[in-house]
Amino acid sequence: ALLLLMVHSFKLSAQLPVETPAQKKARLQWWTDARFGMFIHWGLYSLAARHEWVKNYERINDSTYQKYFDNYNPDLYNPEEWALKAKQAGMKYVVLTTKHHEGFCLWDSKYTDYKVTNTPYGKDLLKPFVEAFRRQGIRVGFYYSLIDWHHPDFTIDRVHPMRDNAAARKTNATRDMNKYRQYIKNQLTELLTNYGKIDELFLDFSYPGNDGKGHEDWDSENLLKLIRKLQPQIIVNDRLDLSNVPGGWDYQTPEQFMPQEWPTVNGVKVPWETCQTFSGSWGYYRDEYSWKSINQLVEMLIETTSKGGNLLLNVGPTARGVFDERADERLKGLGDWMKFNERSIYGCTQAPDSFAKPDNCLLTYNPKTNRLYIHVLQWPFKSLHLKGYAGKIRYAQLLNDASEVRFTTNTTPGSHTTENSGANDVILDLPVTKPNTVIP
Ligand code: FHN
Repeated sequence: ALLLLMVHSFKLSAQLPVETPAQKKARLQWWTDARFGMFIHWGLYSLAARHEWVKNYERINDSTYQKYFDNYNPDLYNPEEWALKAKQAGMKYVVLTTKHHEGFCLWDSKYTDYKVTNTPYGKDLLKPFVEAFRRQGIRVGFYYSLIDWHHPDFTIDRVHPMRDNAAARKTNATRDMNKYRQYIKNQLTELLTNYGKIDELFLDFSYPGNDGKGHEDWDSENLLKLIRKLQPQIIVNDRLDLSNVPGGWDYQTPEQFMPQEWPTVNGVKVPWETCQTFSGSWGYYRDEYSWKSINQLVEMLIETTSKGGNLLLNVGPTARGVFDERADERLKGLGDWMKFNERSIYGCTQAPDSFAKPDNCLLTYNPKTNRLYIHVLQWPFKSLHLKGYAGKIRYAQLLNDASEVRFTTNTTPGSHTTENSGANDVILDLPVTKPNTVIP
């Protein structure tokens, strides 16, 4: 079995183009510098306003779900407005669901009738979307669901069988998964050919290590070869189940949780992007009340950067095509914080180990400017004690007004020390009142 696995793995890796670590680093440079993007989940489920999995959770069959198709008409859709809000929030790239599990396509695909151009809205949504975001200098990514609860040839998915789809189970034997695999290739060819340069592709989903067979479902290695042929610079996530194949993925996708440490593979830190929601639901969910505070969201962005990762923060527009006012409020709050603090996020990463993280603080570091950013999450009454920092920092200032922060070290002639500072510590004399930012 091991030999078989090795041969299989060699076969896959022999087919996929593999680049050097330096080449991959260069290809991902804009992305790792960007740190912060907007995820957008938008589809027929937005009319139900009860979660993007509403069809599955409520066991809605196709004929009942058809009412959302027949009434899809986002008359207030204005992607320029969306792009301006993303820009104001400090987001550098965007990823839009072109097709979610429901199978509904936001573009005029030649390969299905289950698309926006056949709804009352009647127009392609993607072209104005990519143009509006590019006008704001925001790079564009697509999300594409590998599972499809509507397509007649999709086998009942192994991870989340459609509970209500008894009819499908009966006809399961007649479903031709090879036809569905070709459907995926055809649609991704449309998406990666007709809308200019696409910077990120979020495929969904075979979780790495699910049952290890996801790549068979999707013919993943040939699909990825096609993707890289159409868009050689594109950054692809890890959900084709090619985790053990060199070149099989570009970044890891911890979802709705914060890794304790920078994720590694075989001891090597890898690129990663955590995708997160404002409220727990990806699609617009009107009656959900567990919305994260602005402080929580800002700390999430800082913590992600402090561990060398990216934050892809989701908005679920309503069926009329606008952002929920609760989302608007949080995007504005993030933007207010980013106005003073963006330089501690963009181009930053995990601080060198030589800087110990003080209690109630997070550290980010810009290797190009050699600047360390100390995010003080609980403002101390008077001073901040930095153990072992002596000789490592020359000047300190508050980010919100660039005012100098006086510091003393034992090695500075004439410096005074506090009762518990060590020979190599630095004491930052902080203003008693925290700066007027969203968080210290
Ligand atoms: O089932 C989807 C879910 O609806 C959402 O799209 C997330 C976003 O990463 N992906 C899947 C769950 O992992």
